[in-house]
Amino acid sequence: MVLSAALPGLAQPTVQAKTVASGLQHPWAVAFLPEGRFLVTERPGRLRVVEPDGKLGAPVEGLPEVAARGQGGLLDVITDSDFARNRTIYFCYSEPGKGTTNSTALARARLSADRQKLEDVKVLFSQRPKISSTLHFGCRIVERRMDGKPDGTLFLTLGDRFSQRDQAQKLDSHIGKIVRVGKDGSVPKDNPFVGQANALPEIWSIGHRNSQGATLGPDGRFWQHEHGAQGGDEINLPEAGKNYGWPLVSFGVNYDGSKIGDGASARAGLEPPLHHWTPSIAPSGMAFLTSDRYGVAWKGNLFVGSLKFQYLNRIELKDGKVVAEHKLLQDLGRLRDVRQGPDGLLYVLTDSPMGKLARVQPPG
Ligand SMILES: [Ca+2]
Repeated sequence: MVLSAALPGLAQPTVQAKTVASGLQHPWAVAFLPEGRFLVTERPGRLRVVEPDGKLGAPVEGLPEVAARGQGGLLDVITDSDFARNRTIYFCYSEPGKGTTNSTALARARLSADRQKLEDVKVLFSQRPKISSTLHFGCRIVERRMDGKPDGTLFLTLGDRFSQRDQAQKLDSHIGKIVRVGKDGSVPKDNPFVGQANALPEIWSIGHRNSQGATLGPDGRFWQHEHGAQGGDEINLPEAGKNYGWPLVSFGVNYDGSKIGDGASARAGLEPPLHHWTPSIAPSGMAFLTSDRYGVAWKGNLFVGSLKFQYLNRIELKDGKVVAEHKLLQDLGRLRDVRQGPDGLLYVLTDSPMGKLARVQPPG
């Protein structure tokens, strides 16, 4: 385990991953069911229940059609905070349109009592416009809470589709945005652009590139990270109506080395990131550890997977700023997701044709 910028004198617990389940094809997200079961998406368009002993269930029936090409497919899944009573889940995916077009969509369903199928599937939101692209779907879902209680709405991150970056600044497009919608598909009346001419009312914040990790912080605020191009991956805390700058400013450059915008990394009126990774780590998955399971040093840390450099990033924060980062699990592969389970332990998914669900074992 390589430690970067470790705090001097503080013992660093050694952790290893223990495989829970293998043979998952490009797993993208893991959610937690009662009695130690897991719900895992596979990008080609399958949702599976994983038993506590790692046995994979048959694909859950009843998913809508998924455009599984390139980075697209069945992507995020979360359970409703009241799942024990309502058996409701939310998931997002690349939704096919006319011809080769597609866009990110968010749906709700009830998992049947026998966990074999989805019932009452309802598409809550479809990103507009649909375009022909297999890239940058974004697609992380977060259930919002206010004063510690679910407020009946969901955040959804939406990518810039790679070829449509300029639309990230346009209010009449969902491309390159974070949106907030009701669990019933309604538009919350207090969304920032409701009632504004030529603005889509679902929009929460603008100027995002491709966000594959999002969560609520222990502070109740909404946190996300997003991929830059070459450099300039970011952590942001998007607030209502604010502009996070893509593609006007970035700490990175284009893949051909040319400037993004006029080459500036900051401009008045554009929100700077809390943190940026240059060179890019290609972040995916994001979770705060709120449990005591790994000792006091880790409690409150932020965990992010790196696809590119294949590690789990443990991030120490102090006064709302990143003060240290540590590379964990460097022998596992591309990390697609990280979440804290109901048992207080961290779980990760590896992105591969034979991907794994693994538990981060506490030290000792
Ligand atoms: Ca930005």
